[in-house]
Amino acid sequence: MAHDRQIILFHYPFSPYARRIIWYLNLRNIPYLQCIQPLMLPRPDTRAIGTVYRRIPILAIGRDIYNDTRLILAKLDVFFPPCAAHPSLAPPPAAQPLVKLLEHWAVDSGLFNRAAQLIPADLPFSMDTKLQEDRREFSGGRWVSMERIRPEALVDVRGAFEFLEGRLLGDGRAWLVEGKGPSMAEIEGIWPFHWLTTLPGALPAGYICPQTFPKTFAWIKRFDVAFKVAAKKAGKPKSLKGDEALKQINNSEFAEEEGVVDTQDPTELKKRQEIEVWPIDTGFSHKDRGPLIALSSSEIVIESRTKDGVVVRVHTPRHGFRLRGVNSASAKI
Ligand SMILES: N[C@@H](CCC(=O)N[C@@H](CS)C(=O)NCC(=O)O)C(=O)O
Repeated sequence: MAHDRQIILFHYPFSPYARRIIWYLNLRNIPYLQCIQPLMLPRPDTRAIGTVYRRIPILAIGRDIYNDTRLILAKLDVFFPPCAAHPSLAPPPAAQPLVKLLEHWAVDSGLFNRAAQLIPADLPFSMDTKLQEDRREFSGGRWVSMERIRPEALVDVRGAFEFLEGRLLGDGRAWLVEGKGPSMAEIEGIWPFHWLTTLPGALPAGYICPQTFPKTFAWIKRFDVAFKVAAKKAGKPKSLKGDEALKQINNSEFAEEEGVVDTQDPTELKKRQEIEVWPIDTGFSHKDRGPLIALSSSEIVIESRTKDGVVVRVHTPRHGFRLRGVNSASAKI
């Protein structure tokens, strides 16, 4: 893979998922540009670069567009192998399964959804009816009354704090994987907890607070300090307007070689067959469509075009996404 492509991160600062990428880029001293997006649809900037995927963040490297933080992190690992300029965040091999399990815990087990249910009902964010409508569309109507669900969510989140305090950090270690600083284990595991501590009123004093979970709160603070040191060193990323980001992508090369379609894939989809691809859990009514370029057990790649007709490739992870052949009776899910 090429290393010299410019990275553009499309995100908004409130997004805890986007913070995963911002932390990673800063801790590894990887330069990037950002294109700040509105908190809700429409997002003409991301449409213009060739994807209808509605979630945040999205990362462009050259003319390759990557959707979903899990794939973004995996790709950045490949594009930027550890070196003196870009220190590694990978823990020793024995701890790597823990990192994967932390990813599933935070994303797939529903932990983050529970954290999101603790967004205080009186924040401007929660009271904005347009935003409520937008998030109802995002979650397929599963956007429940926060007040009603809060006690249940609090208990679940407290259980997760207990697991950190008593188990993962129980022996008094500074980092989830012992070492000189934060590792991928923090990138995968800390973000729902860190995010909650930044939302005033989300965590009730006396129930989930530095007194009840001293190790966990100290860990979050330690991480924050490590990130701020790295961010200061890296300097503020330059912000691009949507049209500047589009122009930059239009004028780039592809960052990756064109991949192949696994001929043994159970979907039996073929190279350049027209397909649709969309996430299964949220934002599922926004389906990207185009010729299938590459397919493996970890990734789906389709061809798309920017608003100006320039060919780009849109990449999504396989896990958590669904794909379907268009106009093909034989295509299976
Ligand atoms: N699995 C996705 C989840 C991304 C996600 O849910 N992002 C939130 C923001 S934190 C989002 O897109 N919310 C709705 C929106 O902003 O349109 C990932 O890892 O990137």
